[in-house]
Amino acid sequence: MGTTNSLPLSFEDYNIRQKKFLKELPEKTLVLIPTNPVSYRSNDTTYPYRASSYMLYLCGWDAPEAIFMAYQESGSWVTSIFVRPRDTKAEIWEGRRVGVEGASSQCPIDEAYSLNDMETVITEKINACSNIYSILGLNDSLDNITQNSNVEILDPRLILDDMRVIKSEGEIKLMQNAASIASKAHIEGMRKSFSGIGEWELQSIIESYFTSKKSGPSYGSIVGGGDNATILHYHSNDVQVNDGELVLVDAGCEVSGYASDITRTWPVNGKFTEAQREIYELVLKAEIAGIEACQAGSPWSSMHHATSKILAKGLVDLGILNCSFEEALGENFDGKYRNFFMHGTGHMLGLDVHDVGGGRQGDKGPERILQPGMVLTVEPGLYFGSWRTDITIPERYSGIGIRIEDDVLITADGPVVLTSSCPKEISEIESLIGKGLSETNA
Ligand SMILES: [Mn+2]
Repeated sequence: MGTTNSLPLSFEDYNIRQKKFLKELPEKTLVLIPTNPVSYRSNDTTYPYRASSYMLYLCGWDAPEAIFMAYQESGSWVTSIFVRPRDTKAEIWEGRRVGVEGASSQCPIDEAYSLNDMETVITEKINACSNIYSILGLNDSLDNITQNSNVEILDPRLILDDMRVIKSEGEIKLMQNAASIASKAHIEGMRKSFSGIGEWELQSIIESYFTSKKSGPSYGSIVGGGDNATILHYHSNDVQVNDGELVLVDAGCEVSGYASDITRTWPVNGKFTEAQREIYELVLKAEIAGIEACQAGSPWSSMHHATSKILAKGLVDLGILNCSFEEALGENFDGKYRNFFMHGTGHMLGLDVHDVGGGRQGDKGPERILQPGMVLTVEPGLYFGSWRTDITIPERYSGIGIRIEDDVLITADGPVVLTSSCPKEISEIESLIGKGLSETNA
């Protein structure tokens, strides 16, 4: 019927999180966490709906308009959710709803309410509380009620972000699944590449593989041939990739809200040129060192320091930077190598592709120390856009952009690469390109 909302994790998983979160809150707190609003693309037409990651994290509820609520009653916490009630007329257009009754049984909460009763119920709870933890800016009706109440509104995200940084076993399974699907999609892209392929055609090959696995992109796929690979957030994907050019593909998918994020770069004709090979081997060496630096107990910045040292040295050795290694690297990792490697080495990965709780705890907190259960990306790159006017790009490397990105789980026994099934050695890649359709059930 399409009305069952089967959750990706067990009730127990959600209940553990809720308890852990609520334990951090002061007495007489009311928690009100709204989900994402529906966004319009054009008249009457909405973007595909995606619930907020906080809602998915706390109770897995993926339908629009919901509000997660928790309050204290005789010293213990009660968890609830407000959902859209059954409404045949609306359901004819928008799809079936499970309603309040369905939410009571299918959502890991103590009680469910209809959104029609929201104002009455929430006003009553506010009268009995001393502070509110809510996320503002997502639900105007809710914001009106809380902001007119004269009760202090605090942000629950600082607590939730710290929790979301460490993934449970169930979450890691979903993320491994997302990583494996995206790895296979990149292999499909390599197999079907040829000189003259359109960036849009490669995008379609990769995204249709996601769809075939009941998944979809976790962000707008980047498919950049030649110079387009040197635009970090290139999205138009509307140019042909010529013989002799590389294509950079940054594409990941989502499984039950959890993202993967992979980048591979390959020559569409199946053979790296000497110059492409020199840069590729350098980026690969940096990427492997970055992964090796992902050790529990190490500070967040250690992977960036590891990749930066190798890239700076390589740029000097190749004669691209005419200066000492020290000058190339810079005292604070801000030397001349940043002309060609402008972004960070990685980010947290989870329900958000750039997941919460990155390099620091909070906005200004201490640097985060890597711990088992964290999942992050390692993605160094080098970019030599021929269009650059700020620096001189050596002719030999002009138009080359290369990034290699894997998803890495921190464990007590060292880093585990969730995307290890996606090839990145030159010989492996060259042997795949242009080999055509693989067995879809492989
Ligand atoms: Mn990334």
